[in-house]
Amino acid sequence: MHFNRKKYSDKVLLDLYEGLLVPRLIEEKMLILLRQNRISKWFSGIGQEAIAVGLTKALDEDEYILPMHRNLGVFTSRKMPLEKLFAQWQGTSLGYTKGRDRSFHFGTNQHHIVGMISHLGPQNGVADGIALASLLKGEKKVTAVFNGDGGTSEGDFHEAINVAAVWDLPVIFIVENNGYGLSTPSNEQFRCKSFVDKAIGYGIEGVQVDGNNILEVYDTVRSLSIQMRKKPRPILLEAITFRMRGHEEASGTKYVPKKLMEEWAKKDPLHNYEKYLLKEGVIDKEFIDSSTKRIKKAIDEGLTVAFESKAPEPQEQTELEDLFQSFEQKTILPKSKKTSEKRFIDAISDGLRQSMDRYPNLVLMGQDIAEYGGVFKITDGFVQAFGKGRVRNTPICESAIVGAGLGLSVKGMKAMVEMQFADFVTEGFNQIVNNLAKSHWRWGQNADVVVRMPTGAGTAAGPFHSQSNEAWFFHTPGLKIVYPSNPYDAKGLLNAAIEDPNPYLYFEHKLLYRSIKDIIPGDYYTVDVGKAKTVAAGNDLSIITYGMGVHWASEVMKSLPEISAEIIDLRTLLPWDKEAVHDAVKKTNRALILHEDTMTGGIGAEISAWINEHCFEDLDAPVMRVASLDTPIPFAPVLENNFLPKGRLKSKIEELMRY
Ligand SMILES: Cc1ncc(C[n+]2csc(CCOP(=O)(O)OP(=O)(O)O)c2C)c(N)n1
Repeated sequence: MHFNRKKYSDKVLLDLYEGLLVPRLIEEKMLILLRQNRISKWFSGIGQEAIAVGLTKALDEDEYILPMHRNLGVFTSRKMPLEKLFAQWQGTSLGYTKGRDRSFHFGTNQHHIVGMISHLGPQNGVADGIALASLLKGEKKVTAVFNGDGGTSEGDFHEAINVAAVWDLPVIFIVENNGYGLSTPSNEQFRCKSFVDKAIGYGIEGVQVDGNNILEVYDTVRSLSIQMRKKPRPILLEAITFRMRGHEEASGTKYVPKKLMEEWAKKDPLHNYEKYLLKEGVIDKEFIDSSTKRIKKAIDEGLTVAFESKAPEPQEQTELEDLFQSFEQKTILPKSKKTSEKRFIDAISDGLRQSMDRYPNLVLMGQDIAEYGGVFKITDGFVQAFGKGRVRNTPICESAIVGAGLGLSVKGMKAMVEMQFADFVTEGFNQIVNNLAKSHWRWGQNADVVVRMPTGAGTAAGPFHSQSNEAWFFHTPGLKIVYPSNPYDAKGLLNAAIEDPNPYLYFEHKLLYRSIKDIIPGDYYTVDVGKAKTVAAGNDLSIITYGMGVHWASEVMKSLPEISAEIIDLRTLLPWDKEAVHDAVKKTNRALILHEDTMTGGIGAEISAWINEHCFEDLDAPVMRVASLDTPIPFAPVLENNFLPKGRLKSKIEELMRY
């Protein structure tokens, strides 16, 4: 292995040496502890340390790094207290996730590290968001994100690099090419000769380094980052290395040819660098011994503290409270009496515009939302008002963009992501349910992101432009869901969602956009999240609904003058207003839940179960539901009408009243 120290001082060389020694000695200790059954699982990065250490040392301390499961060297090079790191692996209260997540699945803003979720690739979109925030703030900072060669097969990898390319984001996308993804060798994972070739396809620069040569990694990243700070752009950095141990310790290495192991053992990054430093006279045997002793002592001390640290104390309330960054909504009323007539769509646009004025750190991202104004024209004129920096057209890549929303939050910014149609949220599903929803609970990072969801049927748009998919998210702890049914709430709930530093899904029914209007305040205001609204007072039954259901219920009740219905518009689905539902059921003793979404496992199922459990003695009849058929949404209007619940509503009300 050829080392070139260029003009680097002895101090730099020694720092890199110690940087390599720390993770190696920690790992050797972990392997012993694993055999002693004192730790549970271990993903070894032995043989790959030069990449994590070299890169981390080359970047500024306040530049974000998003590591993977083999990058202990990132954590140690950022000087994370060892006892806290070990406690994290042990799942004790001293760790970074209060025992809620394992191994390297955590981040800490203090050390400018955002840890992975198990899904690997989503890290890349988050890195884009951090880099975007740096760029918008004019910080001249680089962000670095790690990938294994196997993880590059995920769409997330592609999406995020593509976004970084078109937005000139200063992200180093590192691929640690170590020959295997679990047991799958590279030739069953990808066909490209080198990842540098892939860079060409993205129109960005690709650079290859010997990942076992710390000086080469350090020097390359250093010079690249100097350039990238001056001229922001992404780089694909391929580091050639080898995985010297199993995927994790229990899985072994039987499938790896012995010859390969022997070849790569000769290229060990620590031993070769040590030899070089000895030859250069930068270190001697004594230095190695004393450094090793000192580090081992620190490791042992850290382990003692970690092993003695307390197991987390399970407390239901804390577990639930930690889902969200604490935020107490203070409802904001309009400053003046000024009002104007607004269609549903104008109310959304109005709220968004006023939130953009109110929060200079709010960034809008979505397909065609800039000059074109969005397919529904909600952001028409926004580019002229707020500039292209904050009103961003995105490539067609929902996952990277939702991930970027989380990245913006890491840097204290706010994001609104527009789904062109709610149906397409499937492409960003993982980022929403696993990243946005869980990051605060896992390691205290809020996700200040509102995902706007143009939803609903009635426009003969077929199975993929009409779905109601709120129930997919309703089941996910850590999200909030609002679903307005009228212009006043549309504006107030959007403002409220943007104000709250936690993740929201904001459903807006497309059929309501231009079909309803109302006189609403011109000023900024918010509507209480979690509070339902009684739309009509009645005594015979309660119709609990939201969105389009509110309009169907009101309309159908006109044809039933002999029945008096209390109509409850939930407005917020997560958390939904249990008190309002309870009050209504107590008053009318009959409950019907109506929603446009399909029946099975829908929101009505949950509310119905809750009423049965909590209001049983108030009921004179079983709780009933009216919902769409349990099929996809058909295109032809007659079929669509048959699918939707409106046509079945009247007879269901009569059935409930007859009971
Ligand atoms: C989306 C997803 N699919 C599958 C897995 C299971 N898994 C975890 S790591 C891994 C192999 C990763 O290989 P690579 O990206 O090359 O990284 P390496 O482990 O070699 O460092 C697999 C299949 C996962 N974590 N996430």
